[in-house]
This record gives sequence, structure tokens and C-alpha cells, in this order.
Amino acid sequence: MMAFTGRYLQSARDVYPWRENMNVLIKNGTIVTETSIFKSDILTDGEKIKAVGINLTPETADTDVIDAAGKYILPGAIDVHTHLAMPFGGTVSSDDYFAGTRAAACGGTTTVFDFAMQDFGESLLDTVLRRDKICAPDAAVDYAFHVGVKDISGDLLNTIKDAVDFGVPSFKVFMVYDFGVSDGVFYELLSKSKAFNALISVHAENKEIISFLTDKFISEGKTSAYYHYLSRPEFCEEEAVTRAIAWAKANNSALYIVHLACKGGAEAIAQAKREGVKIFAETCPQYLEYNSEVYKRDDAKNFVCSPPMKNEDSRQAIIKALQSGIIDTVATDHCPFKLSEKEWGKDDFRKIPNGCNGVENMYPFMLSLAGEGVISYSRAVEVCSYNPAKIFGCADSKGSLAPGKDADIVIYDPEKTFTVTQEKMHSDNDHTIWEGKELRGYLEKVFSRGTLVYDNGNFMGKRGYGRFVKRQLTIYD
Ligand code: DUC
Ligand code: ZN
Ligand code: ZN
Repeated sequence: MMAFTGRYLQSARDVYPWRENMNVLIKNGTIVTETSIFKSDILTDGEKIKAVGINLTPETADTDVIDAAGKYILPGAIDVHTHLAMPFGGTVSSDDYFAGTRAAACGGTTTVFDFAMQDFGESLLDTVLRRDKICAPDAAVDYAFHVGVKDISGDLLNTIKDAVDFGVPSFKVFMVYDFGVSDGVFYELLSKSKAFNALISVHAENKEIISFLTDKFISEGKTSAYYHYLSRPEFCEEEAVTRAIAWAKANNSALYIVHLACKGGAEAIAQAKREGVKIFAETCPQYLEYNSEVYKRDDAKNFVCSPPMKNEDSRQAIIKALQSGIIDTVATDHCPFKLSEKEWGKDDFRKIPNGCNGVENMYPFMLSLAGEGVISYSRAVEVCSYNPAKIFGCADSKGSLAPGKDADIVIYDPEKTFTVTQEKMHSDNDHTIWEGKELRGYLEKVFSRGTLVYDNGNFMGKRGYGRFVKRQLTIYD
């Protein structure tokens, strides 16, 4: 073993109590980028990556040196779709800003995007500022917002500019729910988005058909969680995705489709991409792992989310779309609810709060898929970190391991095995849809801007450490 001038780091306990923005030299690891895998050392200097190369040596006496032989070194994941402390379904999602970002850190996700939901009549910048006031004191890793848009009447449309200037250039509309927007509002947003250098994303399902099917099933006494799926079947999502793409095309605008779950939607996106439309597609780990059969299980209520898991044909199509590049990003739609709240719908699926956990499981799950050969490790990095940073305008600091970028670094052991259990998780929720899932490989350490936030099962971060990530889009450049 080489002699190092720096102190050899055995475990985070060596450096406790809290030390921020350490100088770290990770030796002998294998770096995974979105395009390649190579043996290299990596050196951090405070918050930033200083150097990537072979035979690096510590430059200061307080540099912590980690031997990462046999380990992968990855950029921290970026989860661009979470709902933290979100009022929804008669309650509030059970992970607040601290719990959600603590779970994120422990899953190798070092940047979390949350939805700031506009109130009617509120300027879009005020929406962001209101949310930031609540979140900033609690976030344990870096965070960004999308604005969930409800109202662009009068002058409100032009407040998009203020939000973009503040560093929030992404806006989401829902085609469903009581707070969803009309087709006209969605269309108008698409028509103006490029001029504002903004990106519109959409939750695409057909509201009217869902409403019709839901009423029909309830009137027939069909109230179990399986009817949640049957009331939002494949064609409901496919039709809405197709409609949304048509409007993006008509406006020559970009469009980001969140949580894609159905085969027809994937085909429509593939076709649009072939035609040169600037469509981005996201899926979530639950649509890659589960199909609609989960709604026949005893714990079916725990899997109720929207869109629901679809049939096996769709699941296979989503896996293929991930492999072939039709899907650009993987994110979680993390929106957990307590078991007692899920229980509200035991006799009526309409009363089950929609949403599942996932922020701690996404990166380990995607890397495990890589270990199984379903995708490459580089593809896992691409969809979980590189592409999210690129699409949503924070690639200057996030999404890759290069000198000058934030030292958001994951040390990953591909030989470890890990079984997900609720006890091992770091969220405030009381169950996980990933219970019992066996993963190939697992994280060892996670650094957020050079600060150790996770070490072998332990959260090492701190409430309030996370910082707002100011973004600017480059997708139109
Ligand atoms: N779907 C969910 O399941 N939960 C939160 C919001 C959403 O669109
Ligand atoms: Zn949604
Ligand atoms: Zn969502």
C-alpha cells in the first residue's frame, strides 16, 4: 500500500462530529460516467471536485484518503420528481423536507427536485419563495423546484419570467386531479415556454375517462384497489400522452413527460422523437419492477399511485424504452403515505391517498439492474444523474464527475448484496413498496458537495445543509 500524507479514513466515525466540505482523495476506484468506465482516483477540494486522474496524491495534511479498490465511483443521483410534505388526498405526504432529503442522501441521491404548488392567484415566483421558506431550513441535500402551475390568468402568465430569472425554469401541469389545468391553459403554456426559456412537463392521463370509469365501478360495487388500476387503464395514459405530444408539435415546443408507465405512450414518444420533436420522457423504478398484478395483493393499497402500475406488456415496453434511449430520465414520484392513511380506502379505492415511496431506492435499484445486465452502469448514471442535470439546467455543477463540478460522489460496492426492509430505510414513512427486494450491489458512502452524508447504513448528514440549486435551461441552445 502506498504511503499517504493524508489521514486514512476507515469510517465516518473518524471524522465525527460534523465536518463540512472535506478534502477527500478516493484512490483506486472505477469511475462510471454516462459514456465510459475507467480506473481513476478522484480528489475533492472543499465543495468541488479538484482532479480526476491516476496516481493522485493528497495535497493537504487534512485530506482524508479512501481506498476504493473494487468499488465504483459515481456521480450522486438527481431525483427530479418528488412530492415532499405535499397536501394531497386528504392528508400530507409523510416525508417532510428533512426526512425526504435524509432518505435521498442514504440512497445516493444528492439533489432532489420538489414541486412548489401554486395557489390560485399567486405569482409563480411567490410560489417558489413560499416553498423555499419552508424547505430551506430542513433540506439535508441540495434541492430544486419545479412549479406546479394552476393559474395563468391575467398577468400571472408573465410571472414565469420571474421564476425563470430566480433559477426555476421548469413548470408542471396536471391533466388530472381537481387542480389540473384545462387543455387551453396547457396549450398556452406550451406556446410561450420557449420564449421564456422554460420547460413544461406534464402528468398525462385522461381525466374525463377516469372519472367515468371510477363512477361506473363504484356504482357496480367494485371498490377494491384493483379498480384503481382498471379506472386508469393503458389507453387513458396513452391518449393523454399522444394529445400532449400533438400540442408540443403544434407549438414547436419542448415537452417533458413525467412518470411514463404504458406501452402506447412509449411508442408515441418514440415516434415523436423520430420526427425530431423535442420530447423528454421519464419513468420511475416502480413501473420497471411491478405490474398491475400488485393490485391483487393483500397490501394492494400501498401500491396505489397515479398513473398505476400497468400490465406486463407495458412493463416490458418501458424496460425496452429505457434500454433503447426512448426514456431520458428515471425519477421516483416519491409521495409516501402512512399505512393508516392508505387504509382509508379499504372499502373504496377512491379514498386511498395516491403515492408511493422511492427516493432512497431509485439509485440502488437502477444500479442493481445494471449489475443484472438489464442496462449498463453508464446508462444508470445517464438516466439518474447526467440527463436530469442536462435537461433541467444544472449540468454546470451537477450530474458528472469532472473538475469544477460539485463533489456529489457515491462510492458503490457492486459485490455487496442488500435486501430492502423498512427498518433499514431513512424515510419517516412506516412501510416501503420495496420491502424484501434483493439488490445486487449497494452504496457505501455518499458525499454531498464534499461532505459525507451517508456511510454504510448510517445517515451522516445534517438538517439545513442542503442548498437551493439555481438553474438555467440549455435545451433550446
Ligand atoms: N401521483 C401520485 O401517485 N402521487 C402524487 C401525485 C401524482 O401525480
Ligand atoms: Zn403525477
Ligand atoms: Zn408526481
